[in-house]
Amino acid sequence: AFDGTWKVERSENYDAFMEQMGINVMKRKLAEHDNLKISIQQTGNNFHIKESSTFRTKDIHFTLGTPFDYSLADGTEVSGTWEMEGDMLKGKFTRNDNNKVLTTTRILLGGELVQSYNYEGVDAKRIFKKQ
Ligand code: MYR
Repeated sequence: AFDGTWKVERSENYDAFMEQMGINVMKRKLAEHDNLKISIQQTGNNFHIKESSTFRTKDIHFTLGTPFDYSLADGTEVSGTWEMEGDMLKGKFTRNDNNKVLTTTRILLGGELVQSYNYEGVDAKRIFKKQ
C-alpha cells in the first residue's frame, strides 16, 4: 500500500525538530526545501526505498523487524528497525553519536503519506503526495 513514488509537499514543525537534532540554521534552511522524494517498493517484509533530494540520492534496503544502519542527510549515523503495526510503519532509530532515540512513523491518510518524527520531545511531520 505504501508502494509508489512520494514527493514531499509540506512539513509541520520540521525546523524545530531539526534544531532539536542539533542541525545548524544554514543546513535547516536548505533542508526545508530539499524536494525529498521517496520511492517505496515492498515485497513481503522487504522494503526497497529510493531516496532523492537536493542533498543526495540513496538506495535503502531493509526487512521489517531487522535492524539496519542509515545515515541522515547531514551525516548523522543511526541504527534501528522498522516494524508494521496495523497499517502503520513504526521506526525506532538510535543515534550512534549520542545514543538518543529518534522515532518515526509512516501512514497513509487520505491518499497522502504522512511521516511523523520525534526526537527528544519535539514532534514534526512531513506530508508526501503520490506522483
Ligand atoms: C527509510 O525508510 O527511508 C530509511 C530509514 C529512515 C530512518 C529514520 C529516518 C529519520 C529521518 C530524519 C530526518 C531528519 C533530519 C534531521
